[in-house]
Amino acid sequence: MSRKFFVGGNWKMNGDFASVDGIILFLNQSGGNDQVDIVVAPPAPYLTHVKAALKNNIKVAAQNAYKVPKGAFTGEISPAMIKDLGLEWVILGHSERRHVFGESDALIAEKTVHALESGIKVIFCIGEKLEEREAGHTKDVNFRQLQAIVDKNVDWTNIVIAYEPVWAIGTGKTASPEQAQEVHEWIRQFLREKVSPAVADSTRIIYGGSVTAENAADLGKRADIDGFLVGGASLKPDFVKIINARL
Ligand code: G2H
Repeated sequence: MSRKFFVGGNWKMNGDFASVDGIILFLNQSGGNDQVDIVVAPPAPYLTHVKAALKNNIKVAAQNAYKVPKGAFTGEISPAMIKDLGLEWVILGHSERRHVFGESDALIAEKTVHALESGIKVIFCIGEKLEEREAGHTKDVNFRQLQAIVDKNVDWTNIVIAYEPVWAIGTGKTASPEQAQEVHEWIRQFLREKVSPAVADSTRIIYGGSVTAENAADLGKRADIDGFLVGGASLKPDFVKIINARL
């Protein structure tokens, strides 16, 4: 089955108006690519500015959202607010949320359910740490993180899974195409067994972790790699080469 290639740009906590406008400029000049879903995730203060300035075929995501629509949760934003801004996507479960801010599988699952129920699509991130890989626990860790949302009977239509091995994030150490494909294949098989063959065939599984213009084409050729979630390289004009990696 053919799955539309998906390339996300996760700007993390980077940027100011000047640099954000520079990114908007090269993205708009690129014109997008009809064969690729393109979604960029600026820091929350720039969401409306980026949404207003970007061409309509490039979508905008929030980098996080809480599990309820509103209330006394200082510092948080909700899926209802993301929707109110006219946006469609949120990143949840990113390794920095899991490991810097201590978010648990259970919390991320609750946030995912709430975002989906609020009409927001989710880029759901999973991935093992270096010590977990070296101890032979790669499969267990990724399956455990996925099981947390399988248990909630989520609607998979609006989920993209991002496999981001923690040891490859921002380190310059990309998983080799073989390492990434191996885990993506396990994830698809997991979906086939735990959810359904249809969900396994249709769900995009994208790779993240030091993706660059140089390694994107090779990674993007693998059967189960349906795109990328790009951090550092999404801040630079080379991001356009990554979007077009499969052309
Ligand atoms: C992984 C990735 C984007 P980078 O966090 O989600 O970042 O490409 O900088 O490793």
